[in-house]
Formats: sequence, C-alpha cells, structure tokens
Amino acid sequence: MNIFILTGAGVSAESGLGVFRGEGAALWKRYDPMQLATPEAFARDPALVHDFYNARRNNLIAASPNAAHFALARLDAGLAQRGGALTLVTQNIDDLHERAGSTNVIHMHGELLKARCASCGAVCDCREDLSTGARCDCGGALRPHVVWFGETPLFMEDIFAALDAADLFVAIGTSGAVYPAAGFVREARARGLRCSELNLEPSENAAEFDDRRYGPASEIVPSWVEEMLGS
Ligand code: BJW
Ligand code: ZN
Repeated sequence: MNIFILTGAGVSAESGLGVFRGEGAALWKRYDPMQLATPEAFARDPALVHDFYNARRNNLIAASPNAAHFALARLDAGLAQRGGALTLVTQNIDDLHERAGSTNVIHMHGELLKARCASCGAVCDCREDLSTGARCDCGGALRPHVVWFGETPLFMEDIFAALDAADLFVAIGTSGAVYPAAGFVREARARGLRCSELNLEPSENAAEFDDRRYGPASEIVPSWVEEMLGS
C-alpha cells in the first residue's frame, strides 16, 4: 500500500512547538502573520522577522519528537518491509519527523534549520541566530528557508506525483486553513483515494474526509499506525 500523509502543526504541538491558529497560545493570535511571514514584512523589517524565527529556532533545538513522530517513522519502515511506501509531506518547518527516524520527509513550507540566500537562492544549514548582517558567499543577505504567504510552496511536482501513486490520503494535525495544502484532500478525492483525518478536533475541511479520528496526536497516531501495520 502507498500512503500519502500530510502533517501540520498539530503533530508537533505536544513537543511544545505551538500551533498557528485556534484558541490559547496560538502563534497567529499573538503575532500578526502579515508583519512576520511575508516577503514584504522581511523587506520592511528584517531584524523583527529574524528575531521571531531565531526564537522559534532555539525552541526547536531544545524540543524533542513525540509519540506521533515516532509512530510515523515506524509506519515508514513497516510499509517498506511490506513492499509499500510512505510519502510524508509536512507543512512543518521543524525537523522532528527526521529526528524520530522518518526518511524522505518533504518540507513543503521549508525548514527552520536552514537559511537561504535572498540573491542566489543557495540553501545552507543554520542552527545559529540570523541577523541582518548574515551573508551568503555571494554577498547576498540570508533569510530563513521558510515559505511565507504569497510565496510558492516547495516540491509541488513531487507532491502531485506522490498523490498520483497513493492508495490512501491521511491528514494529521492540520487546520485545513492554508492553501495549497488544504486542497490536497480534494485532489486526493478526485483521484479516487480514501481520505482520513486525524486531529484534535475537526478541521475546516473535515467534511471532505471519509474517516475521522479525534484526540491528541500522541495517542491517536500510534494506535492508527498499529492498526495499519497489523492489517
Ligand atoms: C492537534 C493537536 C494535537 C492542535 N494533536 N492535532 C486559495 C484560497 C484562499 C487563499 C489562498 C488560496 N491559495 C493560496 C492562498 C493564499 C495563502 C493562503 O492559503 N492563505 C490562507 C490563510 C487563506 N497561501 C499561500 O500564500 C501559499 N502560497 C501559495 O499559495 O502560492 C501559490 C501557489 C500555489 C500552488 C502552487 C504554486 C503556487 C503559501 C503558504 C505559506 C504558509 N506559511 C506558514 C508559515 C511558514 C513558516 C513559519 O512556520 O513561520 O506555514 S503559515 C502557517 O500555516 C505555517 C503552516 O505550515 C501553515 C498551516 O498551518 P497548520 O499546520 O495547519 O497549523 P494550524 O495551527 O492552522 O492548525 C493546527 C491543527 O492541529 C488544528 O487543526 C488543531 O486542531 C490541531 N492540533 N493540537 C493533534 N495535540
Ligand atoms: Zn548567495
């Protein structure tokens, strides 16, 4: 079986990285995304944008994968043993899937532990704070390697090819508020795939899924994975 999984901030919430939307301490409740997560914001006030991502990078380095990340890594290995495959597409810019053991994670919204040259586009590892003085070898300014609003998400061709090859589509811990990722369930349905949602609560596009399971990712993802590997 070929499974296509799309993960969002909910899969990393119990690792302490926070979510963007919803009640409580959601990031976009505390900060205006238009002032921090657009190319225009970076052009206007790069120091402010760097401060925001520097704080999040330091939180990420101190965080650890949770039971949901580890379960998805077990699914990756288990499907491969059975002649199947897992395509794990994440909107998350953290590296917790990789640290749990997943291979070939597709980061459609980029990676916080990388920086990109705003001039030549070169990408490099980045675990330190970035400042407005940080430069690429070409002299261009370095920016976080993340996809902001209005920018084109990464690896879209690979993602659609994986949807074409999939037997099952599963969305985990994503609100269904941000496109194009929120449209993947419709693309999957158009290809005749069964679609499952695993989330703390119904997402904005919950009605488009055939199966829905609700609860904390650290509980519902491991039990779903055990079922998938047992069946
Ligand atoms: C738990 C849990 C627990 C909590 N267990 N679950 C069509 C219609 C309308 C608008 C548009 C459209 N197409 C494009 C747009 C514009 C825009 C957009 O979608 N705007 C919307 C706000 C309306 N999109 C873009 O600009 C994108 N670019 C684009 O479309 O280019 C054109 C193009 C398209 C296709 C091909 C080619 C070109 C770019 C979007 C970039 C998003 N960037 C961000 C920031 C990244 C860097 C950073 O981290 O700072 O990405 S915004 C933010 O939202 C981040 C996330 O990846 C993304 C999605 O959020 P996610 O993961 O769903 O998190 P939440 O917080 O929303 O939800 C958490 C979920 O977890 C909830 O459901 C909870 O219930 C659940 N949960 N605890 C299980 N313990
Ligand atoms: Zn450069």
